[in-house]
Parts: sequence; C-alpha cells; structure tokens
Amino acid sequence: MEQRQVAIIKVPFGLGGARGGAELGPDELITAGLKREIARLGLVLSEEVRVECPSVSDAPIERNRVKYLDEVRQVSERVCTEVSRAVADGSFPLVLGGDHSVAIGTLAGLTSHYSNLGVIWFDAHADLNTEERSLSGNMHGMSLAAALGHSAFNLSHIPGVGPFINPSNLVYVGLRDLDEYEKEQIRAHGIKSFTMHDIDRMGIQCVVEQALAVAGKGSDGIHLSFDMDCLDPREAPGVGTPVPGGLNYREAHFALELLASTNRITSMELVEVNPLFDHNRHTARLGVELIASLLGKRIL
Ligand code: B3U
Ligand code: MN
Ligand code: MN
Repeated sequence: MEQRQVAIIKVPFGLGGARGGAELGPDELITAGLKREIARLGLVLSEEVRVECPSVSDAPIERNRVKYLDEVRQVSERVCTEVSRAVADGSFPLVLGGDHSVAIGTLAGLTSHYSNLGVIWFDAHADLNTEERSLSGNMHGMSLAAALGHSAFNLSHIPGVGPFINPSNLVYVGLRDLDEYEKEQIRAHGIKSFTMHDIDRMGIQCVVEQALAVAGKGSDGIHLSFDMDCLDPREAPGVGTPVPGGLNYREAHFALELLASTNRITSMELVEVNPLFDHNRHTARLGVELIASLLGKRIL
C-alpha cells in the first residue's frame, strides 16, 4: 500500500442481503479493535464516515421480486460519493459493510478516478445475477453484474462515474456456490475464477500471484473486495450465507499478506460480517486481523 492515510467508510446496510444483521457489521468491526490496529501500524486515520442507510423500519414492506432496489440505489449513490472523496483526498478507502450490495457504490466511486480498475473478489459466491435471472431477488447477489454493466441497475447518471469495470481485469478467489446463470456468465465473459478446487490444487500462494497478474494487467488501481463468507464457516460463522469448504485462517492471512507485500492494492472493502450469527465477536475480530494483514501487518 502506497498511501499512509486510511479513510474508514462505514456502510451499515443489510437490506441487500438474505437475512438481516449485516447492517451491524461496521460497528462490530470498530468494537473489535479496527482503529487500534490501524494506529499500531503507524497509519493515519484521515476520516471515519458513516453513510446514512435505510433500515427495514423505514423501508416499505418489500413485495417486488427484486428486493429493496430503491434503498440499494440510495446507499450506492452515497457510498460512491464518499469513496470518490476519499480517493481525491489521497486516502486508502476502507469500506466496511454491510452486505455485498455496497460494492456497487464502492466500484462506481473508484471508477471516477481509475480508468482501468482491477478487481480481486474474494467470495464463496459470484454475485453476478441480474434482476431477471436472480433466483433470490437479493441485491447482494447482483453487485458485480451491476458493476460490469450487465444489469438494468447502474449508476451512470452520477457525474464523473467512469465506464463499467472490465471483465478481463476481474478475478475471483474462493468460489464454491454458483447459480447456473452465473456459471454461464463466467464462461461467456471469460472471467478468471479460482474456485476452492483451484486453491486445493495449486495452493493459495500460486492463486494469489495469478490473481494479481490478472487484476494488475494494464490497470491503474486494484480494488480488493473481501466477502467474509469466502472463509470456512468454522473460521467465520458470523456471515449471512455460510457455505462449507472455504478458506482457512492461514490461507486467508497469507493471501492478504501477499497482496500487501506487492503495494498494488489501492482500496479494500470487507463485507457480510453478521454479528447475529457470530459467537463472541469471533468473525469481526478475524475481519480486523485480515484488514491489518492487508494494510501491512507482519509477524516479525
Ligand atoms: N447466488 C445466490 C446466493 C448468494 C449470493 N451472494 C450471497 N448469497 N451471499 C443469490 O442470492 O444471488
Ligand atoms: Mn458476495
Ligand atoms: Mn458471498
């Protein structure tokens, strides 16, 4: 990481997820000691903003097939503004979700500064569904489809938001739960994907090096989008949609340490921490440790 200034952007939004609780994620990460870790690393916390988010109590009862579209749009616009401002200030944007629909705003804000943004997406899921093809109607399963320009939902009306992210600079790590339509999309667009099978076969080091090569090729910035459900539920039980067979503690740390050592990552978001399914703040503490690894923490 080149910047020594970090901007924390908290997005307490859970209406894009399958079940409530992700809106508690940002505060849980702060309580688990995130700011202390940032200070220990000698980094300057340039700002800490809290994006105002609608919750179930102020949203109408959802009867549409795609759930809380207006709320996701509102939050996306606000996240976009905050991320864009943090980059303009010379800070490293650290977005704390919230469910993974917050990535729509993050990516929009980043493309207003980076003309060719690389994206590394750690997730059990591909988040590639469109409004028509989603089986659940949950927007957190559609964020990349929006960012790639595949869905009707987009933020191109916001002045300065760049063109969509390029599928050739997008790479997945940790996939293991895909809908049929998402599999077709990955093949059709040739999106580089390292599934859990690939991690078992090649090892996490090789996977991360290859992922960096894909995201970094010709790009002027690399965003790390880290969905906590990429981890095995035994490591990270506090997520909304756990899927067995995920990354273990050491693989996840090693991956983020490797990414940190390249100094190529220019922004990060950590999403889907859900305290309602956690035990003793375990998942949030792990999230904080992983952010610290990405920001440069070393054992020795
Ligand atoms: N692909 C499914 C499941 C899912 C996506 N993201 C999460 N779950 N966390 C969907 O709902 O689109
Ligand atoms: Mn996700
Ligand atoms: Mn996921």
